[in-house]
Amino acid sequence: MSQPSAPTGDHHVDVDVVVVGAGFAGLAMLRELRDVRGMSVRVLEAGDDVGGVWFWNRYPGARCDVDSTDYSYTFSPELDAEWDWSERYATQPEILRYVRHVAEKFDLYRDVSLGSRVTTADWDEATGHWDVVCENGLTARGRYLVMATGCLSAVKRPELDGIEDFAGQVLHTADWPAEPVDLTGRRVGVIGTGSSGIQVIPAIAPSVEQLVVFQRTPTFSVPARHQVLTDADRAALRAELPQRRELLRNSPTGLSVPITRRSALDDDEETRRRHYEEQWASAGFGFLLAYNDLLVNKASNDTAADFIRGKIAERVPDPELAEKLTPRTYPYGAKRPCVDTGFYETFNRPNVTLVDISESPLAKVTATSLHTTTTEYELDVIVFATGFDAMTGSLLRPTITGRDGETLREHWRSGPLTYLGLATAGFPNMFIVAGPGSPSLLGNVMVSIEQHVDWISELLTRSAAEGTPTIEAAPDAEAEWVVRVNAAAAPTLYMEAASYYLGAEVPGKPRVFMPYAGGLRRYRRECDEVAQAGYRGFTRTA
Ligand code: N01
Repeated sequence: MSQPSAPTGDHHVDVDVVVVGAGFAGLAMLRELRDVRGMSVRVLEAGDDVGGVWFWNRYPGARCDVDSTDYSYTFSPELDAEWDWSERYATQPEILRYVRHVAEKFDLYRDVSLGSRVTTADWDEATGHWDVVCENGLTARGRYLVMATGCLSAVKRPELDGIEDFAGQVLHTADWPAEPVDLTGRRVGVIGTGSSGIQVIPAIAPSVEQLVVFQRTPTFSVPARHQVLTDADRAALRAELPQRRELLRNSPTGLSVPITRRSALDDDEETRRRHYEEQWASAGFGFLLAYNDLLVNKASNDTAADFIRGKIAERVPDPELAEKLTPRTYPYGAKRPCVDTGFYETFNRPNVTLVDISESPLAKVTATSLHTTTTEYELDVIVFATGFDAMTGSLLRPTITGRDGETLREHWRSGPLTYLGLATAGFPNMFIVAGPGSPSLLGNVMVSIEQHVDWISELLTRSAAEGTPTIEAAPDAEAEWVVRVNAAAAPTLYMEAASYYLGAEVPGKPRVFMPYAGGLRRYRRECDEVAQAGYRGFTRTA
């Protein structure tokens, strides 16, 4: 534990608001509620430091894939003025330094209990409070409970027969050891080629003796176009910061990418190719916004998907290998797209092998090897880059019990039910930051986080002033919002991939589209209208 924190252990705190999670969302909530709204707050954090996913995901090559300037807090001009990002996409250590800097600068550590993983939270109807219990014995009571536990934080470890017998090291990208892991000269197997896999694979390939990549579904990835920022770059970014922030706030994605009104089908083939080449050369994640209909029109999407497939063939000269790496079964962007630095090229190295486990699935692990149904691979290290139980995992792992003894797991047994993604009926005074039913994962999550923090804080402040501190989403408002979330997703190509947006990442998870696909701008408008209408859809009582 590198920073001072509120004492942990077997004791109790009584506050206005209990916040769960000290990542970007939890810390923003703490600062806003405590320093701006004057409430008492305790943040309960499972990790030994602040940072959330940026604390745990310490794997080699981990960095943000949204421009650092856009993946920053916007509440403090002083913070902006004193913090300089060193690279276009900050590395995990630099992001963690930033979060710690924020926690120190705004004196947040004193209200964070580290090493305190929440196991239960119970609504006490008689007193109108939440009682929260942590694994380490700490208990907390608050009028409000804010779950800031992240959409991609509940680590997914697929069951693999015999894994406990493996004599080598087993690692997960999202739970990477804090102490250095030396992979030099070792035989390493990586399972998974999502955003984490495509970062760790090129990062470790040059130093390991042998790298075997077990790929179930090929990935669409475009070059990140990563760059180290010079003083001149930073000066330019600083100068454009106000306009850039305005663009973020008003965009559907929270990205500072100019919005085009052009369909991919508006351009002839040559113009379209030129446009894609330009985007390919610089856009990174923004490639998905090269035209305005890539996520809603299959014919348009095909033009982008074909362009990327062509690039994979250029990047990987061996046609058989290139074909194995080429996604063909779902539209580009329907699963969360990746940006990479040298991912496909890594497979051209003599020490890297691609194993297509859609053809021959993983079968078992023995003391020395990982076996597919056809082949044995002798390994020293197995790295799971298999992602998360997305969106609902971190909310359902603790047992949260609301009104009448109903647990959140029971309430959400057919999929998450929320009003605006912020609250759920039967769970009074509980709020969720960047949860299911909000745009969160479908754009720059930092923009969602700040919007949620502001909106929830204003609701709590106004309810206190009006003498109605008990706030609950009405069941009909919740039901109507769920219909709206489904309706926003229905016409999109998101519905055509077995993605974590749809709950396909965990066997048995309800298959419902979880984030709100109507865009951040529209969502912000919806939330503002609800507030202006006296928080329509919420029951507020004394
Ligand atoms: O996880 P994923 P991730 N057997 O779910 C495979 C954010 N993020 O950690 O596609 C075999 O995307 C799975 O295969 P399939 C970002 O939002 C951001 O990579 O299910 N394979 C897939 O290939 C991202 O989207 C950053 O067939 C199995 C991979 O494992 C999200 O986190 C960096 C399997 C999982 O991919 C999650 O990314 C990293 C099994 N049982 C992450 N189960 C940046 O900002 C899963 N797989 C840069």
